[in-house]
Amino acid sequence: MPEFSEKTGLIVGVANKRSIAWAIAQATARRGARLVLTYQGRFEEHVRELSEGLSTRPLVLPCDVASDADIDSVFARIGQEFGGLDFLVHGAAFAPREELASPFLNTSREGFRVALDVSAYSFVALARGAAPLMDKRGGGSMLTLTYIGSQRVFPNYKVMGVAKAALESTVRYLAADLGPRNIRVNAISAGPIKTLAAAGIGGFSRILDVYRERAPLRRNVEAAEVGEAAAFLLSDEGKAISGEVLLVDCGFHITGM
Ligand code: NAD
Ligand code: 0WE
Repeated sequence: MPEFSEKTGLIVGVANKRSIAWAIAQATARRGARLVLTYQGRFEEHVRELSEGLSTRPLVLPCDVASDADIDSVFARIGQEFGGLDFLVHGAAFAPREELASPFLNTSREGFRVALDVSAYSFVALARGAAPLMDKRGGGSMLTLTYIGSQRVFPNYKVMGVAKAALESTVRYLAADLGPRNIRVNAISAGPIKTLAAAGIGGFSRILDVYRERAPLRRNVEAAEVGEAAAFLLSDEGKAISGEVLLVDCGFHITGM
């Protein structure tokens, strides 16, 4: 099963043990991947502690995805240490709290800018840094995490829905640019999972209840299951899939009423 032996991956978006990015780190590390994990300032302790539990010690670096300088230094370091890169996972998302608390109509210019910068543009910036390192390996696979609030209206998702729509479109334009270099670009659209980001959403347990009732599988998806699907798309098993948004939501998205 070591489909990731000889592969190096960069994973952006681990905050704590509940993070979907951490589930992807575990799923790929278990299959033999060597990892680079980045953290947003305040999560350094958590991420360093978690990283000690992986079979191969990852390289752990700071990266605020809103900073071009941080992104540049991450790729400079990966170039020095590994001379290439096989996969990239983008799991960063943020909208200012007040934007999620007030009606969408009242979204501020600055709130909109921040949400799209952190949650969508950052994937373009990371892809641009990763691509030359993937060229050194003859290709690669990039993956981001999205939510179906990009396509349909969910109460309280608001400007994050707009940011995820931009992110999903970004996946397609990046896939078109990078395909000729044998670099694939995909997204997983996960069902709701109780992570730190979700804990900041009012009424999240109600959302989990609705999904559990309505999803064909009559349950919610687990982070580890997103990790397995991610490992598939990141590995050579997914090597003919690019520009795709794969729903990993226990079938919820097919339901009408
Ligand atoms: P999480 O809170 O564990 O992860 C969000 C991450 O974004 C954190 O690690 C945080 O540090 C990072 N981040 C925010 N701003 C950043 C910045 N400026 N620079 C660097 N990192 C920054 O929560 P999660 O649920 O694991 O979220 C991961 C991804 O999965 C997000 O894109 C989220 O939208 C997506 N997603 C989550 C769910 C869910 O229900 N939890 C469902 C579908 C998609
Ligand atoms: O992308 C998300 C949430 C991301 C998020 C969360 C916060 C809370 C704290 C972005 N910015 C902030 N800003 C904060 O200040 N998800 C996919 C989780 C989520 O949020 C929902 C969902 C789901 C699922 C909101 C409504 C309905 C479903």
